[in-house]
Amino acid sequence: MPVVGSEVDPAWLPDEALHALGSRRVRVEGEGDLVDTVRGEVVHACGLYGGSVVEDDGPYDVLLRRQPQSGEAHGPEGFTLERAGGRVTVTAAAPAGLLHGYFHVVRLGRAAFTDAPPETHRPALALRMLNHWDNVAVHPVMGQVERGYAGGSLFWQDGRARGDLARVRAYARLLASCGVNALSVNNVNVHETEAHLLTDRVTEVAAIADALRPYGIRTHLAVSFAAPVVVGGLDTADPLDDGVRAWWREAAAHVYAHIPDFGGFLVKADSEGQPGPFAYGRTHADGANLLADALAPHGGTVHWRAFVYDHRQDWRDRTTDRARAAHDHFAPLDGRFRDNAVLQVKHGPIDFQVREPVSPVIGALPRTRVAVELQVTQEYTGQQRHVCALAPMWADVLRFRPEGEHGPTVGELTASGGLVAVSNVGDDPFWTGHPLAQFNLYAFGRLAWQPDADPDRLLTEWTESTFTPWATADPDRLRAGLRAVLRDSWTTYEKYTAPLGVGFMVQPGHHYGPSVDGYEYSPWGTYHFADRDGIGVDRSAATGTGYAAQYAKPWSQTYESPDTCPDELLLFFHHVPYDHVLHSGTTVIQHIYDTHFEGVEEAEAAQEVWDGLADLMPPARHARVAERYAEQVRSAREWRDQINSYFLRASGVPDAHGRRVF
Ligand code: GCV
Repeated sequence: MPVVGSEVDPAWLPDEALHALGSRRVRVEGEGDLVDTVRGEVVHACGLYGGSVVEDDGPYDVLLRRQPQSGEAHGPEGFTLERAGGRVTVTAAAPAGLLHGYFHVVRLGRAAFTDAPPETHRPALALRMLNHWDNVAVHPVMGQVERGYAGGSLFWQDGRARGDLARVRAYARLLASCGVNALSVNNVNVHETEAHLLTDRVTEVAAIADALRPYGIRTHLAVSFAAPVVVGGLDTADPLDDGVRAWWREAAAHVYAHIPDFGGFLVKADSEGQPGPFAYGRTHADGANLLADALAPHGGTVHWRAFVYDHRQDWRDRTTDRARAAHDHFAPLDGRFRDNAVLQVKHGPIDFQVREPVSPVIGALPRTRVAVELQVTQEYTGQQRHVCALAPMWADVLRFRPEGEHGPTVGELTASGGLVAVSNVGDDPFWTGHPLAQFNLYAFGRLAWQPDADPDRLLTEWTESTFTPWATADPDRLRAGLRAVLRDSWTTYEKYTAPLGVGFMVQPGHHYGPSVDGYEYSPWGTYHFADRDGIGVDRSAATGTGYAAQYAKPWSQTYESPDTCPDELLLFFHHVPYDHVLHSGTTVIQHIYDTHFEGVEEAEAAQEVWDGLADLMPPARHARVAERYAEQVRSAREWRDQINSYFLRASGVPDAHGRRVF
């Protein structure tokens, strides 16, 4: 049980959450490192609440047992839960299953001790990984954590691995308790210092892996495709060169000598300036397979990112569409990747905007293992200064069926590849800067375990374990208040920012706050094309960039025409006049005005609800959120006024309700 001191927020594992189990007689059976972790957890919980750890044949209320022969039912991480007559039995074939079973009982709290039919739980996705965009050395522009909004790195400080890894151990515990089982420890933009983690600095990675291992988290490393040149002294990184292949084999063997259960490599290649196989006239399958072959003898996997596009586009060039790029590059490579290569695809075609269609790449490579990448760190969704609970968005993505209602869901298509997310955690005492952003981290883990989980139920789970309302003076007010501020916060954020799927409109570089034309004449390929007549990007096959045709039917047809395209994605797929009437019955321009007024009102109302919860939680947590609400409301008003003014000036159409637009 890692000890991190009282100044660190316990997140969803406060002592109170251990009460139901910790006040009973608990027996743990079995051997193995993770079973010892479970034992340590039980000792801690019972020490807090007067329960006992039963070592002999005496009576018990909770039995946590490892039974290797139940392997088929449980797999490496599943378990069965039996509840009868106030007695709870968790049976797992493997130690990791027992750990997940233990945390499941903790999550159920008192409900674990009510009778229910036996249940078997196993993760739908084998790999549930967080990526940290943490730099070892502070980067002059991006800082210690790229797109990090929660302080410094948990892993790195002053250019090296932290000596004290107690926070990392506590982080691993939180992650294991919500289902995460893998983590990469450095930025996908691999600068020179970080490139050495693969070679002469691997012992620093090994120390972190030691801290993560007791909670069943495997360590992965982001590597530079040019490592043979940057740190290996070779004059090429050509994936078909024998010397390069030998170099990677040796590099992998060296890592495994230090970290026997190492998970594998993560690669951002030919993307935003990172080196890749294109420099040698090779394909991304050649690149990924090079690393896959080096990892294969050790059981490792390469996660190869599909985020490949031209970031030096000429904004005048209307033939290039960034949204098309990943599909154009990767769909033709289906069937050419090794079994231990996973193509890691951002959930939308552009870049983690508040609203994007599901990437057509996910359904386009049936013979390739595909992982979907989410962004838990809120780069484009309020940077952990705004409340924006993303579970409903992710649940929509995971339930999307790329081939229509009779085909598999995204959750099913990623069973062998996994779900990955960019972490929102740093060394901030609240872990995530904004305490309510902890819900995003929790929900990611739970959805990765069960992609069809109801986001509303996850919110209840998280609220109950983090805020333990039953232990407060007014449980109902607390429950209702938390629900009110979190449940629809994603759509609130969407309302006061970029409308109808058009995306961006953020300030360049740091991406916080409004700037309608911030990226309009930039090389990044993210445009809205607003003028006096209309707005949006024509991505139809008939008259536009053809992106809509990258989808299978029925989606290619649905998105092709403004008549069938869902309102919330209209401007992603079509350029329409301001007086275009949405399915909702309102015009595009009036929708822009209405949603921006509404979004601000909703943020103001949430702030008020939050103010009324002060007596029901630790003062520091309440104060931190209150301080962030002040900024959220200020920023939401800024967004409203800039967007509404911009479009009033562009269109000349006044607000139908005569409200003041600046
Ligand atoms: C790590 C976006 C972010 C970058 C990030 C990149 C990526 O472009 O702004 O900071 O780089 O995505 O996913 O690689």
